[in-house]
Amino acid sequence: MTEIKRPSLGELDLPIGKRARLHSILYEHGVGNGTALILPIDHGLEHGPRDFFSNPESAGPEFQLRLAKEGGFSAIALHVGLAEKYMGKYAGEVPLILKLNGKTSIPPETRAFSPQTASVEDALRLGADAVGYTLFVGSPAQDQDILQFSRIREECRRYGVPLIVWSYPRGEAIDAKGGRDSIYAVDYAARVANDLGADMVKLNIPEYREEKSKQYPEPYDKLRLDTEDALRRVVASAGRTMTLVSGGEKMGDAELIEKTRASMEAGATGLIFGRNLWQRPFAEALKITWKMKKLLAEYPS
Ligand code: FBP
Repeated sequence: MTEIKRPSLGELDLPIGKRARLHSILYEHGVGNGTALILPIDHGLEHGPRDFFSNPESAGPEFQLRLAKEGGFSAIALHVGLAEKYMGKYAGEVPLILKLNGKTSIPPETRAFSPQTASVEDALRLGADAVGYTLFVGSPAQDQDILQFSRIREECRRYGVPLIVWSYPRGEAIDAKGGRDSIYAVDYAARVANDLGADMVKLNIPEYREEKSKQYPEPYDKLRLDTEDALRRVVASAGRTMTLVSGGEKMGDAELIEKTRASMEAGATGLIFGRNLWQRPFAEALKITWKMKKLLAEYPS
């Protein structure tokens, strides 16, 4: 496949406010070479307290804030309640990405939609360097979602706040076409984020599964790509939107490092790994963070 060069901040021609805030995330924190290592902790709302059972200390978010600071992360992503109640003593030290919408996992995801939970004004008040928005691509509620997203996108433009989209294929139509992580669905989600005006897009690793490939719409049914080439494909579809690859459920160290390597080789700007870091004891989480950062250091832009 053709080599994809990832978009660098300098080339993106962004308005000055967005550029200044992204500079903080990409060059003043984290590895500081234009890559991003982001720690999300929106799981309490999205998945419920069960995600914290394996490491009770992580119910925090003090645990994650300390990890973000001591591990030197590019930013932490969380909802407004956590930001207001716990960010105080980390203000300015750990860049904040304020999630602006969210939902619980309690009802079935047949009509997935995350209502707005905070505003761009909240983000500015809290000193955030970016906002996060979850968009359910392909959901029967996507009309409502895209409208809600568009209003937030306009405000972000007005106030110079970078907009990071969690671009998630969801719903029955997506399931019927091979599932939320299929190369077809993730590639589409990457393209949607670029078309709708995201500055960064968070994507899951796309997969080609032989047993499901008959369900994939053409030409994806014949697109037998390995993980790295599938990632290249979606980074290409994200165009001038920087790509962040998400972590998913906890895996072993070697697998995590391989996921990091494949993402960066494919042209991702960085990683947004949550459970894989904070479901480890603090010292182990720090150790794997340093390994990941050593690898990210090899991909300057
Ligand atoms: P993880 O690394 O723990 O997967 O976190 C990334 C993330 O995008 C979180 O921000 C979000 O809460 C979660 O994944 C959503 O996961 P799911 O795919 O189960 O909805």
